[in-house]
Amino acid sequence: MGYQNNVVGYRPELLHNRSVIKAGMFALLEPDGLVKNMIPGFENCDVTILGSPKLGASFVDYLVTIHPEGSNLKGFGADGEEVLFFLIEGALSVGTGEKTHSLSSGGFAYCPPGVKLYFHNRSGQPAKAFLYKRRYVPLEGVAPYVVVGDTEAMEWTKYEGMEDVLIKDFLPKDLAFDCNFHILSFKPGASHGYIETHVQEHGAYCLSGQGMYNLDNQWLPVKKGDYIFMGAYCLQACYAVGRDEPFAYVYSKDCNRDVVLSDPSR
Ligand code: UGY
Ligand code: MN
Repeated sequence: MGYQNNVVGYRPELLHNRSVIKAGMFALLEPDGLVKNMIPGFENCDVTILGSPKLGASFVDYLVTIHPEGSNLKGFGADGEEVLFFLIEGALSVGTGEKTHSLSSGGFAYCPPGVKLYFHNRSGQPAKAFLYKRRYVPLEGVAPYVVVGDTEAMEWTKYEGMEDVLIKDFLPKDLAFDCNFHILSFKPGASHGYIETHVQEHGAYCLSGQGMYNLDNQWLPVKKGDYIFMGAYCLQACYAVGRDEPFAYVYSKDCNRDVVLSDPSR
């Protein structure tokens, strides 16, 4: 198995960890203590499962270090699943069905159900990626499609009209998609305008900086490398703290679908 940060043995500090798990509501995972998982199909990769249904999420998030010549050539994504691959660091090629694309840091590929995602790191350097999978919720008359892009080449948009909070959206505004992915970036001192309360879930990986995050009315310090799961109706908002870098995270959000009621006869 092994540990994601490759640190084992005695620490100079008392036993201490910032992670907080409130299954069904939220989870903050700091890197220390997270394990590497053996997942069939991922070769020469260190895979850590972050958010998952066991935490109450309708999706699974993964942090993957892809060593030189690391790959998934069997294809990520099973029947009925949509997947996202977001490259945090490094360079590699991804396959979306029949097509191959070169990604550098900030690049991403979204595959709808029926299109598997492949990757192979031939760069000679390690690469780091954030992966997502979820059961796609179909909508009559529309079909989602492959989207490949580069967030570093995208323009920032002001988030809710605020000068110091900026956002990038990965997928087009199209009812065919039942989720979207975003990078939200707060300059030091910036914050959400209000505490959000919504039915949608998020899985967020912190890309830079530091913040104070309100999760279900608990204020928690967070920083680059942390992962946050926010469940349905989890109160959520943050202030960016720190001096130099913006506090930024990549995150998923379900959208464009009504709530389905369970069948009382079952
Ligand atoms: O899109 C969102 O709901 C986003 N503003 N949530 C968040 O940053 N926690
Ligand atoms: Mn939100």
